[in-house]
Amino acid sequence: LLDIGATPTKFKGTIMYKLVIGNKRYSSWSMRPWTTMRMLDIAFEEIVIPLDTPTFKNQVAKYSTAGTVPVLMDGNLAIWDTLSIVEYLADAHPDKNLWPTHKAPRAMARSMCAEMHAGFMALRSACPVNLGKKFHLMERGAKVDTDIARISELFTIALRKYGDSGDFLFGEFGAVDGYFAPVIVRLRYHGYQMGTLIESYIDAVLGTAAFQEWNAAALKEEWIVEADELDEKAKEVLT
Ligand SMILES: N[C@@H](CCC(=O)N[C@@H](CS)C(=O)NCC(=O)O)C(=O)O
Repeated sequence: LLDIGATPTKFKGTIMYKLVIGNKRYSSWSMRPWTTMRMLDIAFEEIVIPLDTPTFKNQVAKYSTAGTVPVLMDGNLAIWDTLSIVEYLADAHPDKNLWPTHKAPRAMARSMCAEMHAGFMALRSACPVNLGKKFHLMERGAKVDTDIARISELFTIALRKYGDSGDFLFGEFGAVDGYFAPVIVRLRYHGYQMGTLIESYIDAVLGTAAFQEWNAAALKEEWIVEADELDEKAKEVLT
């Protein structure tokens, strides 16, 4: 039986976590905690469950009743849903600064993740994550444009107000950058140009060792979900 009542175990320098994820080519939610943990040097063992297979639900059920990935396992304690995973890690590793340390940027970073978690549906559905393909920019509708304008506004405020001390939204890499990594992939891989300030932030995230490692593994995967590969309207430029 899974333990749902334990308190976080203190990190002792050996691998104590298991992170259950989907395949890297498509799994936007899995990319968030994976890149965050890698960037902040929080050790974990990875368990990949390929998406869209007849056995997916049964395999995930070994870890969580939610039926989705990612799931963080701390011993036999399951933490599901990305925002809770990030908060759990922030509690367990205060030294890793998953959130900015000061009140105002910390509140803004958390608000941005919550807004991302529940929103940007038009962008998410029009521009799926598929690390194997890049698409030409095309008209994708007013709702997608509204989402992109809001993302641009959030990035610009964070980078101008708090980003001076490093390459990322609030300076050093934090959970918020992991949280927006798949959003960045959608923008870059679907042809959007975001202006110099945001483009250099996008370059910084895509240039991290964590994203590079994720991407290299994604491109080597053998699982292909046909439905995610078909986009008759978008003109593919690279495969
Ligand atoms: N709100 C969840 C969403 C997780 C989610 O939708 N994961 C996808 C993969 S990216 C999944 O497991 N899909 C399989 C399914 O729903 O059957 C979270 O934050 O973790």
